Amino acid sequence: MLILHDNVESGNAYKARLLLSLMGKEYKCIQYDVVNGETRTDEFLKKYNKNGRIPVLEFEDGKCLAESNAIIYFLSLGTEYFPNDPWLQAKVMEWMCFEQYSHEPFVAVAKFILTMLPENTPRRAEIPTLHEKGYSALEIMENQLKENNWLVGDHISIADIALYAYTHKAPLGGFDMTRFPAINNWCIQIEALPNYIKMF
Ligand SMILES: N[C@@H](CCC(=O)N[C@@H](CS)C(=O)NCC(=O)O)C(=O)O
Repeated sequence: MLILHDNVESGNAYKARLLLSLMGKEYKCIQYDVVNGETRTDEFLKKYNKNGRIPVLEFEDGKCLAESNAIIYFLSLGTEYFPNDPWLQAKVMEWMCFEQYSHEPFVAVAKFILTMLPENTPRRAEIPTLHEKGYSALEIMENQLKENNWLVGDHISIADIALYAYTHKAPLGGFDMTRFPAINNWCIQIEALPNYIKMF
């Protein structure tokens, strides 16, 4: 059986959990405490991911794949979650690169600081900058979703799954999502899918 090296609070890991569930695939989860270094042990670095991070998907033959977007890309090949058309495939990649460079480092990190670190952490000073950059990313998504049901083409894809993960938990990072009605409708659409699972 597939094994997901996981953390319940991680939106990156949730991308894989959500896609596996939508696809009706069975898998087992192993949880790691990411704040206290459980993904940085010699064993984890050697066996699962040299970069010391979850998620990692471990296959039946022992091969391991890290990086959430690489994991959902691999799982989606040949399914309805990855388009056949090469242009649309490239557009999916465009949104997934956007997620990693312009969205996750701000929207996810604000949630991490506000929910997983002690209240007196000096990292709270980062919040105004994270909000400024996170709101820019959310505005880009809002503009796309005002005119389209899905981020790419006329069907859900792994681009939607990659961006849904941290976007729907953005209020935990202090983001005011009432500013983004199109994003909220898109979230409702995803939450209505058969086999949808919640993050926590
Ligand atoms: N780019 C990676 C980011 C993975 C990542 O940041 N994982 C965090 C949890 S969300 C982690 O394992 N942190 C533990 C650490 O860095 O020690 C992905 O998309 O999978």
